[in-house]
Amino acid sequence: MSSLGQALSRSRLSRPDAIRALKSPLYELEVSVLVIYTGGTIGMKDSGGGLKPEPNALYKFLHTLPILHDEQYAEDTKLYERYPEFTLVLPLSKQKPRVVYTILEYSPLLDSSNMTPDDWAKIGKDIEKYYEQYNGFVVLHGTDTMAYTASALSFMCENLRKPVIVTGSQVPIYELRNDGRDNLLGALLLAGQYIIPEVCLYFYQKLYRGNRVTKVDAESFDAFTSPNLRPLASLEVDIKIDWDIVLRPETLDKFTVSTELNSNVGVLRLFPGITTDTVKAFLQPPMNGIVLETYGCGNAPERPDLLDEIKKASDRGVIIINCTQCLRGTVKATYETGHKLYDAGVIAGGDMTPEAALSKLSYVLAKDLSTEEKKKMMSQILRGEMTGDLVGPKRSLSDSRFIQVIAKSLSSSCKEELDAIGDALTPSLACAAAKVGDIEALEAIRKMGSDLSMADYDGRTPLHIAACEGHLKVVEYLLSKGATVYARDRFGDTPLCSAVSFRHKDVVKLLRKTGAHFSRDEMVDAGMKLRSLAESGDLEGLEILQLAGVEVARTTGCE
Ligand code: ASN
Repeated sequence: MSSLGQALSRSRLSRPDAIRALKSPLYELEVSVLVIYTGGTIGMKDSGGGLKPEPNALYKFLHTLPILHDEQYAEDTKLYERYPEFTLVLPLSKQKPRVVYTILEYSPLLDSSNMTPDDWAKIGKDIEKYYEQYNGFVVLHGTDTMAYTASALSFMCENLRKPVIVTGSQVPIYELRNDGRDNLLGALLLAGQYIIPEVCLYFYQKLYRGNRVTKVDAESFDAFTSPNLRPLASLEVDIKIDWDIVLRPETLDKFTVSTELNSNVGVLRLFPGITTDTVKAFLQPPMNGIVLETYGCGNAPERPDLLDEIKKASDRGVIIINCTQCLRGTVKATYETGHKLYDAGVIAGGDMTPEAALSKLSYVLAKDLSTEEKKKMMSQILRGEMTGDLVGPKRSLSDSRFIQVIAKSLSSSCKEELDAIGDALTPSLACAAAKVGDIEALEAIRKMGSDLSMADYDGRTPLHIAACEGHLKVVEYLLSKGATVYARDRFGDTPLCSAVSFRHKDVVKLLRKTGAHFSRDEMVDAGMKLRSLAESGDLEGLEILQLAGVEVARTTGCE
């Protein structure tokens, strides 16, 4: 029984529950990941005419690989009865939950060179369809157009609060020496065990923001680079997540996928001697938006013929984004040659990769907005796809006098020690502030550069505490500052479980609105609980469970 069922069986539900100590069903430390398998070299075999994807082979093969499937555990815990078809389970890794994963194989499987925006939409729809059933998503994909798909998905997924990790390999997983096993294993661990609420690309031990990458090597295992943003995580001896740069949706809006994309977009790469006719032909209707790949920091030839064509197209409403042909660096108005483009109506694309700029255009142009609004959206940072203006160095907790005084009395002074003290103290301070409903204190902690999703020694986040206390305003504040609704404490409880346990209806409603939901096991427990609450006439308990998303008919078998 999950702690939710136990909590609801208590009367006023505000006492710590001793029965929790007994809570140890084998499978309670599981998280689940959906693997959307679209194709790519990872699952290819050579059938004589070159490598091509082999249907219905990956699941069977993974089933035989002890590093990617623990058959003993599956049998002991009746895994195949509890999860859908094509489910596998990773061996247990150090102190972290088990990752159970289900493979959703597309048909036909594609070489990613054959993928189109319709395929991106299909992946997006599946993430939306299965969003509540899994803790995270892995998209297995070919490497050739992986950077495009990862960029497109990053824009299509609005208010994403779970990890979506795109990966694949350079060598088929069926070969003795291959990179597919490591890439799949790393992506599964990250998607299951960490709440990194972004569309990412995982390759060769590095996790990148999906809209920052580009494929730079056709032969190396180290095929991708993120030229203008350091990796979000690296998997070496330890798994290190750079939480400072992980983005979180700072809104109460629920997750949705916008699958409308505009296909009348293109990339025009300038080269010395490009003719006016080429540029003119490229900009003709139905073209709605182009990524103009210019030189250096965004320069183009000062040719009136070219600039004139660009201006005419821009006046017709074609949106033109300036991105550099350089791998690294950003488009700036440093030179006169760049200025002239902006006079002609071109928008600066900062340090966006052409892949990100193109898919952003495709996403923005499909919106029901005026041309001016679309242009504005194109110059805004939507999903961390470009670097913003630097507004001075971020303050760090180690600058805080309070932390320094503590450090002094412990006689430590180096930056690492101060940071460690800060890391140890802030979650508890933030939880204490959440307990008494002190939003000002929470804001002060946040302004010191601290992450309000950080958990204390029991895995409790400020959102758990505010949910237990029923502090609606604090819950609202925390959600608007990116606190994750999916954090689980040491007892496996989410903030939603806490709000349900303590019967705070408004908090339950707000958390649900922001996308919180019960897991598979909690749903089963809640279904059983509904029945006993009905028998005992506990209408309030029934109402809370219904507000939490438990459907009477579905879970109890009643019609
Ligand atoms: N052609 C393959 C693809 O993109 C390349 C790969 O996956 N390594 O599907």
